This record gives sequence, C-alpha cells and structure tokens, in this order.
Amino acid sequence: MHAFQSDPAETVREWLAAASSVAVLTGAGISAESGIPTFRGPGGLWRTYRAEYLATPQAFARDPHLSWEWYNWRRGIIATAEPNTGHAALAELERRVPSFTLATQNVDGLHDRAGSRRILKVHGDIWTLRCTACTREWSDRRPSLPELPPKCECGGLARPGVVWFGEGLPEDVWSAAVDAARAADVLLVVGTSALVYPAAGLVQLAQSAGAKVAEINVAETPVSAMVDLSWRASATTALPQLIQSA
Ligand code: BV8
Ligand code: ZN
Repeated sequence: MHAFQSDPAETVREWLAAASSVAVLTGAGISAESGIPTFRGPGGLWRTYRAEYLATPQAFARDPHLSWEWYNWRRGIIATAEPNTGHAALAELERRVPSFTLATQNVDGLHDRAGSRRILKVHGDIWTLRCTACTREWSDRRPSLPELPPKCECGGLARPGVVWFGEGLPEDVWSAAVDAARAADVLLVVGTSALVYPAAGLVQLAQSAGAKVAEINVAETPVSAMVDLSWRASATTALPQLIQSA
C-alpha cells in the first residue's frame, strides 16, 4: 500500500544506513518504560522538590542527610529496573555503525547494563560516590546504603558522583560529546525534555555541523521545531524499528 506519509522509521533507517558516524543523546524518557520516573513528567522523581533546588551543591551543603535520603531512594528504584528494548536497540545499533557515541544525561547505568560500550555520562553516575575531602571516587552498587551520609575511608563526607545544577560537566566527557556531535552524520535525540544545558546544546552543535537530527519523544520539546524529524513515539516503539531489517 502506498504510504502517503513517509514512515519515520524508514526515513531514519535510510539515514543510518548511509551514516558513517552516529551520535545519540538520551534523557530520562528512555528509562521511563523501565519503571524509572522521569524528572519533569507526571509523578516525577523530584517528588515535592524542584529539581534545581535539590540537585545542587547548596542543598547538599545545607543538609547532606536529606540529599542522601533522596539519592538512596532513587538508587533503590533504579536497582529494581531492567534495561528496556530501547536501551537494547541502541546497544545493537552501536554494533552496526562504524563510529557510534552515546551521550546520556541519565545517571541510572541502564545503558551499560544493556550492552552499550561507548557511553559518555555527561551528568555522572548515581552508583559512583566521591569524597568531598580527598576527592577519591569509588563505585558502590548497593541499592540502599547502610549509613547516611556515607563516609570515605579518610573520614570525609561522600557525595553522589553526579553533576548538580551550577556544576560544570566532566571536561573530558563533555568535550568528547561535543566532538561526537560535531562529527555525526546522524544525531538521535531520545527521551529528553531538552531543557538542561549544556547537554541540550548538542542538538544545535550537531545540526550546525551538518548532521541529520531525529528526535524520538512522546511529547513536543523546545527542539522539536528545530530537528529534521520529530518522531512522536516512545523509545521502545521507535528504537527497535531502527534495527529491524527494512
Ligand atoms: C552548568 C544529575 C555551569 C543529577 C542533572 C539558573 C540557575 C542555575 C543554573 C542554570 C540556570 N539557568 C540555566 C542554568 C544552567 C543549568 C540548566 O540548564 N538549568 C535548566 C533547568 C534551565 N545547567 C546546569 O547547571 C549544568 N551546569 O551549566 O554549569 C558551569 C560551567 C563551568 C563551570 C562551572 C559551572 C548542569 C546540569 C546538570 C544537572 N544535573 N541531573 C541527578 O540526576 O540527580 S539534571 C537532570 O535533568 C537529569 O540529569 C536529567 O537527565 C536532566 C534532563 O532531564 P531529562 O533527562 O530530559 O528528563 P525530563 O524528565 O526533563 O524529560 C523526560 C523527557 O522524556 C520528556 O520530554 C518526556 O516527554 C520524554 N518521555 C517520557 N517518556 C518517554 C519519553 N520519551 C520517549 N519514550 C518514553 N517512553
Ligand atoms: Zn576521602
């Protein structure tokens, strides 16, 4: 049957088939179908707190115990979540594309568990702890930490290894994400409200460097009008269609 509207899956599959370098930017929306609430959606992770209030150095300095209660609660939710078919599709796509980079704003580690390899965690990792005194970093994957706030061996107070509002992104990770966006023939923007900078700026960077940009989101975002193709679909509906043989 002749399709009057070109099928977004077909269009993006064609772009990907012709691409030598692909970059992907993901946000909380790709983990939503794994049961992890998004930040700004209904029933968002931030409970009664405004994101910009709680995920900040000031909130941690003011009340490290409250901050850690929130992160412990999130670690508990994330620990029960499984990667979904959207995460898996991106891991498969990486295996098929000559040069592939996944920049994620998510701190949940689901891309790692789905088998993605080249992952740039631009906002850090909830499973990493960092000492506020000696800056030592370590991974602690226990869903719920026994003692809050956790302490470093040096006695210093440990913080979550994530990037808070007002904090710079890890330099090496961020510059690799910028390079990948600039070099991309195709950028996929999946499950992000595109409100948080500089991460959301990767869209503009890729597009002005000549990439074809497709957004996959269940809702409209500030970049929907800017991208080449805004695909109104969930991550688990859209992404698997990109790796099925046409
Ligand atoms: C920086 C980690 C400078 C921690 C996060 C005023 C005051 C202070 C700062 C600023 C300000 N104005 C601007 C700023 C800068 C600020 C910023 O951008 N603020 C925004 C809110 C205006 N940015 C920063 O502060 C950044 N740092 O600028 O530093 C600097 C430079 C050098 C040296 C020193 C300083 C740092 C930002 C990082 C903040 N950390 N999180 C933690 O997780 O606890 S932010 C948080 O938001 C998460 O990282 C999250 O990933 C990120 C973005 O949210 P999304 O992932 O997009 O999630 P969201 O819920 O918003 O949207 C979900 C989307 O999915 C929706 O569109 C929905 O429709 C869609 N969806 C839902 N279900 C599905 C789906 N899509 C597909 N399928 C589905 N099933
Ligand atoms: Zn220490």
